[in-house]
Amino acid sequence: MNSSPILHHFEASPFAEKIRAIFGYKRMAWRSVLIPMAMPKPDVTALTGGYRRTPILQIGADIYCDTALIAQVVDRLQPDLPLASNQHPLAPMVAAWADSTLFWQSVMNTQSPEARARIFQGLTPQQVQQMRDDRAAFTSGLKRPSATDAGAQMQSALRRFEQALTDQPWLMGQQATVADFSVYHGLWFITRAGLADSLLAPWPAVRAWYARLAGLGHGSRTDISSTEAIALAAAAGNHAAVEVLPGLGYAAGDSVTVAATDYGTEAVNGTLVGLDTDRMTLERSDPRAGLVHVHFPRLGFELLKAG
Ligand SMILES: N[C@@H](CCC(=O)N[C@@H](CS)C(=O)NCC(=O)O)C(=O)O
Repeated sequence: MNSSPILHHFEASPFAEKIRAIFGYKRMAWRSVLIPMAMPKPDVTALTGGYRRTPILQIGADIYCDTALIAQVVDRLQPDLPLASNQHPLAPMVAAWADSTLFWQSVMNTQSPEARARIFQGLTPQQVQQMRDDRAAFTSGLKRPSATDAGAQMQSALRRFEQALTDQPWLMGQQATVADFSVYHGLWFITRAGLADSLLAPWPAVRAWYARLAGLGHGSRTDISSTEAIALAAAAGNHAAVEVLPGLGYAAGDSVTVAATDYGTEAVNGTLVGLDTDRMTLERSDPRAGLVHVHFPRLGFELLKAG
């Protein structure tokens, strides 16, 4: 039986590229479900219960949301070339900064008509309009930097990366960590917009590091359909072990909602089955996917008792 993880993603997604590159680094086999770039996404929300961001990772009837958590799960599945190590305890915090701050700097550096045209290459004018409308609603609660501010902020970040990479191969030191992949996907977006040559020109160590990451490939990918993935969830019959730790204000069996706090804030309702200071897990039942466990990181998400 094929037990490789299933990534639900689309090719142009930078956050998905973060996970695809980790699969490449770890030389992993994985299954790919291509999902729509914009709502509606009925086959995604059948699995998640409402969360619609890209990517999600499926292992049987366990659904992992957000790449901070997905990276940890992939690291546990394939512990060779570990991304988490006791030597670099702060790497996930640098990664969180890159995912929430550097990423939007990258997006705001690609607002010129030429850059936008490259990003939307291959889409019909109708699809471009659909994407614009979808993303306007998706990010309506988010305050992003202006293009001018983002340009300056990005130069400042690149200068620090150059300094770090001048005498070490990876951002945190001698080993790759999740921070490398979180910084990488923002620059991947810039590259797709055709702006890497000009933006990275002054930074040779960053260019060499980026080329190494881009050259990792994506591991070994097999495409399956979303219908197949949903059927696999329904047939799984068991879930990863989780528990609700005491002292965190909740009990197993509580009826709760979880939602992202920054953008794409659609809430997921369910029964709490797992909770610690890093993660939370909701159980929910779906007519097609069956009894699924939906896992979230605590950072960036709000847990509430259902009213
Ligand atoms: N913090 C999230 C961010 C994910 C994110 O913003 N993904 C973008 C695509 S790169 C998205 O969801 N766009 C809207 C969509 O795909 O529906 C993560 O790390 O997974």
